[in-house]
Order: sequence, then structure tokens, then C-alpha cells
Amino acid sequence: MSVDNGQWVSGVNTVLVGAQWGDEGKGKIIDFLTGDANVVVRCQGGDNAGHTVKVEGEQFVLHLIPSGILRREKECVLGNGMVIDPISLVDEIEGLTARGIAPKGRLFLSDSAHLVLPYHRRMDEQLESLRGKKKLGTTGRGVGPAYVDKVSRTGLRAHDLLEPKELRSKLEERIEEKNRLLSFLGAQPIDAEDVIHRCSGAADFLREMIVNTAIWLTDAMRDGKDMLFECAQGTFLDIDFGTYPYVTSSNTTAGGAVTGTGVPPHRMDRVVGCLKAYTTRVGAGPMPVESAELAALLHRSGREFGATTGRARRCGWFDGVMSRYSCLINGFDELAVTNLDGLDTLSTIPVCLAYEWRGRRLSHPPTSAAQWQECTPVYKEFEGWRQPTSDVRRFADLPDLAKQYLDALSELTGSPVRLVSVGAGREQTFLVE
Ligand code: 2SA
Ligand code: MG
Repeated sequence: MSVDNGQWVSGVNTVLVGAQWGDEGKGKIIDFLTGDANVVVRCQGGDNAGHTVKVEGEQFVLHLIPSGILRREKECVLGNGMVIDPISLVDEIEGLTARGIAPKGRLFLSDSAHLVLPYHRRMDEQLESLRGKKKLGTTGRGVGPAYVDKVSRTGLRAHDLLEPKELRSKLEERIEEKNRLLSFLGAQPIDAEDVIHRCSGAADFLREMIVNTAIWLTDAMRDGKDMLFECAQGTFLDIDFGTYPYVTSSNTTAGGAVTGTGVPPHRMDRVVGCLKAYTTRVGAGPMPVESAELAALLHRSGREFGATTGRARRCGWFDGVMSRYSCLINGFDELAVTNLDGLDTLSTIPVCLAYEWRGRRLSHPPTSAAQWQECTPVYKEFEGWRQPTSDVRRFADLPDLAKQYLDALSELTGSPVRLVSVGAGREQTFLVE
């Protein structure tokens, strides 16, 4: 066990994974855990991710940069598994700098991370509009098309930003090719000179941050630094294990932390699963536990709107079938349960124990999204605690019924709850003593 007397032990590498469909509150858990870590590493995904963290009443929304950056002495790494929009990254860095958080000098970006370029975004939007009713509900950030280019070996990588002449000729070549494709798909072409101009500006800005992060991380490990690896989105958006095709284009599960950083698997000391006390998802795809009643309650109180697109998230009860499978894939050592306070006003809280599908009881989700959609949840009702928890600062002060509810989540998932969060504020996350 890597936790001793409620303190995180040093020299430990921790992977934090979203156990559901993203938005589990990983940003604030990372922010909490970063207190005792030195380095925070993003492993995959791009600016489709969105983290909202409140520090001393001030709200920060981050997309590419890990929330660890909000603690001034910490270093942050954007790993090789990510797809990075250089123009967005510059905006994010400038936005933080203007608010007194200076990422320069402690933010490093993998030279082999692929770039998301304006034609990827346009392609993402156009493909979604052509899908009509079969839309995936992507964030429109160009993430899928950028990973397509990576796998088809036509992508540009961060190291290309370091060679101005080659950057220009590669961009000219790609844009000409992409414009043919965009025109075939009925989309507006991209202005090559504008893209080259903006990318060259971003390249100058980012130059000193671009390094071989696999080597950088190995050196940091040798120096005994504690590291947190943040997997963006969630397990059921994983390209292999999620509700395909309603998924994102990367490995959002624990394995993504290895391939997305170059850190060997045996150097990952523990895996923490981050779960909401209920379930949400943005975008299309199966969600048997979806509940209009819970969505109305949460949206009325201003909760559950996407941090990147502002979309209202779909909401549902806690899904024990998903959390069990999530633990199977990721091997959670510990759980962090967030948004417990979202359930404060309910007198009964249904929890899904199993699915029924065509007269059969399932304890694991089906692989086919169509079959998953046909599953009906088998619920057990828990008594609600009906009192506010957002002012609670210690586990001991939670209502007994809330503790019983957390025990049930732990039993269903098969892993102990180690952290609980009752709000977006840094002080609203506490350890289970
Ligand atoms: P994409 O853009 O290609 O990755 O979209 C594919 C699917 O993945 C989902 N996805 C997400 N789901 C939840 N949260 C995400 N990040 C933002 C946030 C989302 C937002 O933190 O709130 O603001 O809307 C995220 N990113 C991708 C997406 O909804 C598709 O279902
Ligand atoms: Mg989010």
C-alpha cells in the first residue's frame, strides 16, 4: 500500500483514471493529490478535455494543461500520447499567465506528441454534420481526425515546430491534400498562409518547452520525484474498452499512461479510479442508468454542464456494472468519489447492481453498443441522507447514510474509497480516515 497514516508516501508514481464517461472530477482530485507530488503528466487526448478547479474561490477551467499547474512549484508534462493544438496551448498558457500563474519554465511538451491543426477541427465538424442523426457528439476539437493522421502516419508532431522551413513545407503539403478532402466532403477549404502564420507564431512561443519527455520523466524519476499521471476522459470513452463507436480516439484507461508517456509499466505504483457518486456522459451512446429526474435536479442547481462545450451532460444513477468492469480493466488500488453533495436532497437513491438483457442477468457490460442500449438496470434503493454535505471537511463528519452509500459503491467496484469530494473547492476534498 502506498498510503501511510493518511499521507502519500514519496517516490511514488500514481495513475489517475476516470472510471465512467469522463468529467468525474479528475481535475480537482489531481489538484488535491498534487499537494504531495512534484510532477503531473497528461498522457492522451487533447483540448477535448475540460477540468474545472476552484482555488480560494477563483475558478480555473483547463483543457490541455494539467490542473497541477495551479500549484506554483509543480512541474507539468504533456506526454507523447496527446494530440496538441499548438494555437490553443498558447492561448491557455497566456490565459494562465495573465492570472498570475506562469507555466513557462515548468511546463514541458513531448516532441513526439501529434499536433491538432485547423484542418482537423474543420474535418471533425464536417464529419459530425454529415452523420446527421448518427452524430457521435464529439467536442469538435479535431481530436479524432488528428489521431487518424497519427495512425495513418501523415501527422505532424511537436518536433516539427522546431524546424521553421520544414514546418512550412510540411504544412503546405498537408493543407493542399486536406483541402481536396474537405472540398470532397463539402466543407470550406483552409487558408494555408493563415495556418502557417499562426503555427509559426505558436512554434516560437512553445520552442523552449518542447523536449523528449520520456527522457525528462526518467531523469525526474531518478531524482526521486513523485509523479501523477492523469488519463483524460473516462474508461467508457476508451477506443478499445468503451462504448464503441461512441468513444474518443485514445486509450483513456490505465494502459494509456504507459504508452502515452514512455514510463515503463512496472514503474506505475498505484492506480486511483475517479468516480462520480452518480453517472454522467456528454455525447451520444448507451447509458442504461440515464434518469430525466436526476438530470433535472442537477441541471436546476447549475451542475453538469460541459467544461469545454457548455453542453448539458446526460445524468443517471450510479452504475455498478460499469464500475466493476472499470476496476477489471484498470486494476484500481483506490477510489476517489466525487460530487457526493449532488445527491444531498434525495430521499431515495437507486444504484444499479446488474443489467437485464433479453431475460438474462448481466454483471458485465456487453461489447456491442446496441446491446448495451437494450439493457435495463436492476436497481437497489438506498436511503438518502437528506442533509447538505458541501460544508463537510472530514470524512468522520459525513452523515452515516452517506458513509453507507460510499461503502456500497466500494463493494460494487471492488476497491476501497480513499478520497471523497463534496464540491469544486480544494478544501472540499478529504481523505477517508
Ligand atoms: P471527441 O471530441 O472526439 O473526443 O468526442 C468523442 C466522444 O468523447 C466524449 N468526450 C468527452 N466526454 C466528457 N467530457 C469531455 N470533456 C469536456 C468536459 C466535454 C465538454 O470536460 O466537459 O465540455 O463537452 C469529453 N471529451 C470528449 C464526447 O462527448 C464524445 O462522446
Ligand atoms: Mg471534464
